[in-house]
Amino acid sequence: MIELYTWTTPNGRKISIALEEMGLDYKTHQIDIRKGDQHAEEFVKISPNHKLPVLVDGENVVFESGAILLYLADKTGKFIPAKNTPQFWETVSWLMWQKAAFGPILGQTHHFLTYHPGKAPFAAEHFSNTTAKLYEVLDLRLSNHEFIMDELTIADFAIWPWVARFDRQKVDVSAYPNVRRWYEQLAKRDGFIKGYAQPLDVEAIPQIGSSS
Ligand SMILES: N[C@@H](CCC(=O)N[C@@H](CS)C(=O)NCC(=O)O)C(=O)O
Repeated sequence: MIELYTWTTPNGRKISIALEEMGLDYKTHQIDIRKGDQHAEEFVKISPNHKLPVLVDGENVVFESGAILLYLADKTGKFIPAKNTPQFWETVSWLMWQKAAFGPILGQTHHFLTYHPGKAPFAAEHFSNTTAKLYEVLDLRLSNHEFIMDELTIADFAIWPWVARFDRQKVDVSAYPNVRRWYEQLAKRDGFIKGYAQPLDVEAIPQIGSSS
């Protein structure tokens, strides 16, 4: 049985959404980052960077959410185009875009705009502006693709949970109509609803307000 070490955060939810969409059985272990579980000696043995998520599948121990999504796509052959096609590499490119930008930058935006508002105005402005540019990139991509690719892929699983934190980014997703259409479409899927509620059902999927 696959074991997922996770918490109610975007990087954790990427993986539970993927597992649900792929129809795989799995068991979750809660890594409560508010209590410091990520620093526990036993956990650091499988997560050298002290972060969730980590997936254990028999002898395979995989950390870093992008590596885990690629592992699961390889294991099931689902939600990834055929290997070494242009579509495969395009999917991997968008996955890496999320891992390098639409995650690290948005995380800083949460930090400066929501967790420590007013403490560092330059940083708040910088990360807020950079976040807006990334949303523009995403909106343009979704203006001519139903999903990140023409079919649902692991790139959608990686990006969507970060959009779900729009309140912490102070982003009005209505200003990005293609992102809004895609976000709301995926929010209705069983796999996203069940995956979002792991490892604890703490809140419903956030709804975007009607203002534009
Ligand atoms: N690059 C990592 C980032 C993982 C990450 O930042 N995880 C957060 C939760 S979303 C965490 O474990 N934070 C605990 C900490 O930083 O102490 C990945 O994609 O897996």
